[in-house]
Amino acid sequence: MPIQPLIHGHKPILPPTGVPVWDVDPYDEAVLKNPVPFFNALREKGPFAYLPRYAMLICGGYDVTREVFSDHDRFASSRGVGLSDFALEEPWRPPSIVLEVDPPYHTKTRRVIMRALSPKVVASLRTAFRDDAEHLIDTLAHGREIEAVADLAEAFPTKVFPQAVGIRTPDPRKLIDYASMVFNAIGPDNALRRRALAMAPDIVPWINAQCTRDSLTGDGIGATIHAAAECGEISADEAGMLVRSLLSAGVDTTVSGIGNALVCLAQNPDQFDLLKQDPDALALPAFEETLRYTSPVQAFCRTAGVATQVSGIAIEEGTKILCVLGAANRDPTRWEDPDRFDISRKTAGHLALGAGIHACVGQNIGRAEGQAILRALAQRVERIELTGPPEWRPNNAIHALARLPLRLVPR
Ligand code: OVM
Repeated sequence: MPIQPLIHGHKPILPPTGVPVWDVDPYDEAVLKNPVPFFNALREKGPFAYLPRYAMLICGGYDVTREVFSDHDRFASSRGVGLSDFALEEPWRPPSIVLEVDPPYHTKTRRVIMRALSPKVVASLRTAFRDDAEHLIDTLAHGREIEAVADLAEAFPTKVFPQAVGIRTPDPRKLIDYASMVFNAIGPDNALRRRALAMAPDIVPWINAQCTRDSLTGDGIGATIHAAAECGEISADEAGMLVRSLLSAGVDTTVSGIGNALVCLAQNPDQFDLLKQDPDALALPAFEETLRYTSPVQAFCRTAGVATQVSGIAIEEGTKILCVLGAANRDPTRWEDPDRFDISRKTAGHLALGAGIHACVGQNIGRAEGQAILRALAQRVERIELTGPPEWRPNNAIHALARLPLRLVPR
């Protein structure tokens, strides 16, 4: 019998009864750059739509997306959170031992990385984040044009995060390029994914070399993870893999969160004025609303491990479901006036950091980075002025800017 090529990288299902066929490409560059009309159309389709070009399901309503995304008993992560089903196709890199696994193994690895990123650990980093943020904003708030993606959104996390992890010789370019690979790899076999993965020979050996115990400082988050290997809780290889997860998930996410916050505040000067009235209290809510409003991680998949039903729709085993977090975070049945950027709103329950046992394990450190930057901005900057159109950078999983020309007018 001839071997069937895996054209989608997963089991190609047929549309379940009651699910509309929708011939859209969520990975079209025009959609990735301007996703909100696509989010609105998606939610109008009902609980699910069927994407014929990928032979899979998609959802974007708040309740359904939350259900699929957080029910780890029915919807596996171990088969990959992108379009490729790891049960059928070799992954591009050894799978993450925290993101791309299920319980009970997940419970053990999550515990170690969670402890290394605990609120107590993050509290010890706040002074450094605050000083670095204030210093960076001081050098940029001169009233002349800056390119805020490179100069600020990338500059800050690629300085403070590798330092917190304990990377001895950080290389911001390599960290950014690795993140581009990791997040583009979540998507289909398109030009974005191919272009990103072509960088692997230049990047992967460097990343892997940073993850060993000997290449890390003795006092960082990386060392804490390796300490769990020394006492036998995990192996040394597993410790290295968890450090790799930090470098995979800890850079582009905060880069896009900070960049997206800047464009939101530049386009909503009333909200920046409000933030300036109480930077200590409002920096964190402003960052949280940015997460809801822009969903830096736009969409991840789950894979049905069993035949099941969601919202009365029959889902067969092996079905890939693209959960569009960005659409759930703009669902008008969950959020009042969802397309308004409002730093005073109650943002609890947004899905930008996921939900359930796989919810972002770095959320405390990510928030601390965003808060430090927004607080420093609000204290030192009178106005944020766009000096040209923001340009978005298409990526199969991350909604981030490519370029953001602006002026920070000092207070
Ligand atoms: C990882 C990881 C974790 C979260 C997100 C992510 C796809 C990767 O463990 O490598 O990006």
